[in-house]
Amino acid sequence: MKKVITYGTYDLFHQGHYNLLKRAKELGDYLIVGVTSDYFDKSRGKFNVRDSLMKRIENVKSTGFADEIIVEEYFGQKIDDIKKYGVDIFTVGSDWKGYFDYLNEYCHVVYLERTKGISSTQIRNINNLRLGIVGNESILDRFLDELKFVSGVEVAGVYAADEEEYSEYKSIKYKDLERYETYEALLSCADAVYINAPLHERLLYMEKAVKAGKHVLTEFPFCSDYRKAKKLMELAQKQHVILMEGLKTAYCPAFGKMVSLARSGQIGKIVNVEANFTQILGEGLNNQIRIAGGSVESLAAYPLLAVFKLLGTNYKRVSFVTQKENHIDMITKLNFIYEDAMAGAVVSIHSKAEGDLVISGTKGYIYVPAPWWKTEFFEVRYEDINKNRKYFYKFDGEGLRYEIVEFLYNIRDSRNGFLMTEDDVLAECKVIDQFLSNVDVTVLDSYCGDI
Ligand code: C2G
Repeated sequence: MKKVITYGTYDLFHQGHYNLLKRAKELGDYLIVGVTSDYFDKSRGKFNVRDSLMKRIENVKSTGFADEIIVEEYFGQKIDDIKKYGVDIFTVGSDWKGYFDYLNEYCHVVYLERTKGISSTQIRNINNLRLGIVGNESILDRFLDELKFVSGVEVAGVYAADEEEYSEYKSIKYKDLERYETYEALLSCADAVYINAPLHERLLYMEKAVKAGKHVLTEFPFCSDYRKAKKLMELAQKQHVILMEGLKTAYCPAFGKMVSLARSGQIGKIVNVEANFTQILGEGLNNQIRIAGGSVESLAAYPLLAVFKLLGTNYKRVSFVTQKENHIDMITKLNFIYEDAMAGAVVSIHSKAEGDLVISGTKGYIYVPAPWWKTEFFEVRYEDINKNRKYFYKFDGEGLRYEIVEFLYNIRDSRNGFLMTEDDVLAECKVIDQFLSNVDVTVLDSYCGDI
């Protein structure tokens, strides 16, 4: 019996896929089809696959050509599969010509002519999400770079209130975008907006977009006014639009895995979480203060995410110790008390500490080295070091592509907040609001910094 194997994502199943599978089957007697897992696709740079793995498998199955369907999960699996299943022929479309020649060592490699004029990317791009950009801050350059890795979305144009005030800290790529004179004009030709304007302007932009029925992806922190944030979320629900905070860590693969592992009891009961995020911004300090404010507004969203994901949002008390310069907090320590656990975080825009994350449990602890907010690696450690385990994951580029993909998935599935829930976002707003309202805040008598 001649065994044939072929692999693919088979997203938005189309005629090209059908033809390939038909001809693959004709090459032998028994066809094995490997369908890529979501994680494998992401790790090979294929973001924004629209169909779920189950749906993609179902589509392959319904052609009737596959005698067996397997899931492809890692680089190098093809060699393992060929040996495991005793495969005679490996085949794939001619767009991969030459790429899989190394498999000739294990079986016969056949490149089948690709069907012209059709592809999943092409189908995805027919219904591109038109994304309006609001604001012209330096993050925009990174955002636009990362957007290139995600299919199914295109930039509709940009609106920035202070167009005249062009400073060196703003986006360089902004000038290449189509500019709109008014926010309303931008909204009228966009399906969704990405807001990177300064924090104090964001709420109004979000509100207008939601009222106009447009989805919103906003830079972090979501909002510094808890009451207004809650109202806005209620409005978004009524309007059936997605309102999402662009906090990259929440959407990157390793962070989610690390949280699940910590919560699964591998280190026992979590009793303490310590997360820091500090920066010495130097010349960029005043610009950061203009965009967001002090250390809590600028950075606390990250450690708050870790604390809430690991311990939940039902804390009993949060208090702050802070050092201020001209009413701006340069460094702040946050202390959380839970019923049965505690957490601490140091955030600073003008001093430096180790930016790691330590999750202590009754059986061991998890150590995530700096920069933990771009988690690629973490280690589970025990009293008996022989039991220690290291975990590695891929973190692509600046990580913003993960949040863009999540935004598209949320829109596609009409789900508000999966990896970062409304509860997480509101809890973040509440903490920032409390700090700015000076509740449970101890301010050190004098600032001893150098500015
Ligand atoms: N295909 C085709 N004609 C098209 C489009 C795709 O013949 N117009 C073929 C591809 O060459 C591939 C299969 O259909 O053999 C599945 O295509 P994709 O879903 O795009 O999968 P791909 O990213 O090519 O993955 O490990 C995965 C494999 O390397 C292939």
